[in-house]
Amino acid sequence: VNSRDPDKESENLKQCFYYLNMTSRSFSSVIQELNPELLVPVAIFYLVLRGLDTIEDDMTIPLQKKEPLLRDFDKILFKDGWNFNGNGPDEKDRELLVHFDVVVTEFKLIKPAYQKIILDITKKMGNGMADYCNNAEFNENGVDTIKDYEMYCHYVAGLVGEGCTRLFVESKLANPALLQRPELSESMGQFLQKTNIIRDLQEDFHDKRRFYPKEIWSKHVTNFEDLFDPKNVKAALNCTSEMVLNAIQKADECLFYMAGIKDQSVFNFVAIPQVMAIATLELVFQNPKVFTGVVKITKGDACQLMVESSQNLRTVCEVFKRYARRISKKNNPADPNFLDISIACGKIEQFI
Ligand code: PS7
Ligand code: MN
Ligand code: MN
Ligand code: MN
Ligand code: MN
Ligand code: MN
Repeated sequence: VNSRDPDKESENLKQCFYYLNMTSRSFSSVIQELNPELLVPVAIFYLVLRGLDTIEDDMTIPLQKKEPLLRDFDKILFKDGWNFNGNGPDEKDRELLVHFDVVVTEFKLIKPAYQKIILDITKKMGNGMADYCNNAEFNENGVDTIKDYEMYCHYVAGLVGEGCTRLFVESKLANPALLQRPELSESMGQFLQKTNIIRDLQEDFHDKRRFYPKEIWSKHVTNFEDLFDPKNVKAALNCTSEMVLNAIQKADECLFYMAGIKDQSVFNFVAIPQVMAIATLELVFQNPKVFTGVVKITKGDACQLMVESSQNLRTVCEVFKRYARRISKKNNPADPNFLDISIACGKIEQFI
């Protein structure tokens, strides 16, 4: 159920929703079904971060120009009429930046307490992204250690989790105790980002970007590009397994987080992407198609998952258990991470 009230929306706000629908397949519907108190602030938060990510992803912007854009992106939110005519890798995302002035206009109209949260997260994310794109080693060889990998995921997703949580608590739609457990919202973001990185492996490689940490891939292949050579498919699948293991290890923290959400619309907003993520992890697990293209869960599965995750914590736990069981079934005894994967899945299956 869409919570928007088009009669009360200005032309400018309608434009913002137009760009939201254009730039997001997965988040636009759950955002538009949010409690009216948070609908516009979260939509603007999404558009601001989508704009920032489009700058980060634009490999045609020279570093000297990109770095200050990322670091000062929060200040752009005070520049009336600001827009950017870049080469965003995705035409739709590029289009958002060309018309970014509509986002700036709307940002000024939301409650100051929400503005403050959005500004703070945008500033931290932009600086984190800038640190990574400044690092020559990261550009040429990607991330080194698992610690670096998780730090990158913190900047681009853990911080989104923090910002969302602060918005939920500020609007009294979530338990304030969540702010005392920052590792839970961090896990929510890490889970989505890590799944995205595993799924987008081939597409990112094609764009000369590599997010798998060397600490993991080097155990399975000599050079990163060997992952894509069909004669190494066994080793490459073992590498994917280790990445999946790393991602599911904190699934229990995601379930704990969701237990702290009071409002049904906020629950759906946080639960739907998590459920899609665990289904995606099951899909990429032991699946050689991730080395040749992007795999996606079917429309039918996505619809069913949407219904199941829009209920309560119990139904979401059931979905997590179902996919954990499916991962266990596909788990290969010859995989060096067989035992750890089996333990991690067992932990999810026993959660309730
Ligand atoms: C503000 C809803 C809700 C506690 C644009 C939602 C890109 C996976 O890499 O577009 O282009 O393929 O497929 C979303 C925790 C962030 C983390 C991060 C803002 C959940 C800019 C989402 C989304 C925290 C950096 C989208 C992290 O994937 O990426 C709002 C709680 C944006 C959330 C990016 C990725 C999101 C992502 P890509 P996608
Ligand atoms: Mn990016
Ligand atoms: Mn991106
Ligand atoms: Mn991606
Ligand atoms: Mn994407
Ligand atoms: Mn590409």
